[in-house]
Amino acid sequence: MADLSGIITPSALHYERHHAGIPDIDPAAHRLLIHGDVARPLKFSIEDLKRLPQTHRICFIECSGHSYREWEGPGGDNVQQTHGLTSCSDWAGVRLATVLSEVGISDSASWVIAEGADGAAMTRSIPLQKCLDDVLLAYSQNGEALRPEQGYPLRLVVPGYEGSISVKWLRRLKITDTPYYSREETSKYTDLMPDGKAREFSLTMEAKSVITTPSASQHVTAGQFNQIRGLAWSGRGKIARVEVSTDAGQTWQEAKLQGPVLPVCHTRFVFDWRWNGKATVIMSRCTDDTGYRQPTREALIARRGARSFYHYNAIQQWRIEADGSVHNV
Ligand SMILES: Nc1nc2c(c(=O)[nH]1)N[C@H]1C(S)=C(S)[C@@H](COP(=O)(O)O)O[C@H]1N2
Ligand SMILES: [Mo]
Repeated sequence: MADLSGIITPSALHYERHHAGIPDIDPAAHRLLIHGDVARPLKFSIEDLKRLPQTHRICFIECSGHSYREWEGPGGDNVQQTHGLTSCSDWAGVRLATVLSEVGISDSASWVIAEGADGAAMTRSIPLQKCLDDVLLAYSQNGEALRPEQGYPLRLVVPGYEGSISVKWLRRLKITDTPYYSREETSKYTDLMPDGKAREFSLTMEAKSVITTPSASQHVTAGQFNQIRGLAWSGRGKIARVEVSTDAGQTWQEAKLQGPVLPVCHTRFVFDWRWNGKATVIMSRCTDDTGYRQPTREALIARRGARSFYHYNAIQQWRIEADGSVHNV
């Protein structure tokens, strides 16, 4: 994370999250079954899908467990540990809407249940409207075939939603009029709120940013030019602005967005700086084009309580000591 530039994560460095390991799938034998509330249930081979109109989309995938250790206070020793569970790729494949038009969805349908072919048979319910809007059946990542770790030969890419819904090794889509309430949307991937109730289907990833340079475990040289760099992103749309504070949040200054600034993508920001050698705390906060601004840790906990696990998106603070060492605070 700290060593990357630009907004694309090299495929080999895309984060990996799998609930039951990486299955070894023969692409020639693999099929995607679409059934349920449809006029014509159909099976597609990978070759079938590759014949259909191809489209591509650059977007991030972020695990909703991203930064979970920070709920309890400063957890990770470096930015890879605190913010390593998001990656941004150029995904290619066929729009799910294109394939769904082939099966004839019944008027009563409102959900799509996606199932993976791994040992976990990862199962998630996705609102049908989202599937028709911008969900991708992806077979390619950054110009090459998907990596086995990323779901080869076929995965869903659900832009802006929590990572676990982008089901990898996709083998089945069932069209229904109700969500499935699988393990991954009841016992897991719900948010315990201050009133003791669990928030479910909190699917959209809210705006978040982090300074990657300088960040914890790095070293800053006093009296020298030191460009501050980082990433910002939002599941709701484009990043509108990023502000940086180099005085522990007393004052904020506008960072420059390096571009391209694309919706639901990592956005690189830079801020020219010279460190005066005095101990301080640096941080970034972003605002997306819906006007939503990344909260402070205090504001997030006031709204969500302290017993959550998923969807931590508070401002990340790095303390620079007088000796130039950087720490998570
Ligand atoms: N079939 C299947 N799909 C899955 C998972 C899984 O374990 N099995 N993990 C999910 C989770 S929790 C996340 S965060 C993303 C991670 O995608 P990546 O490993 O390509 O980064 O895939 C999701 N899709
Ligand atoms: Mo995840």
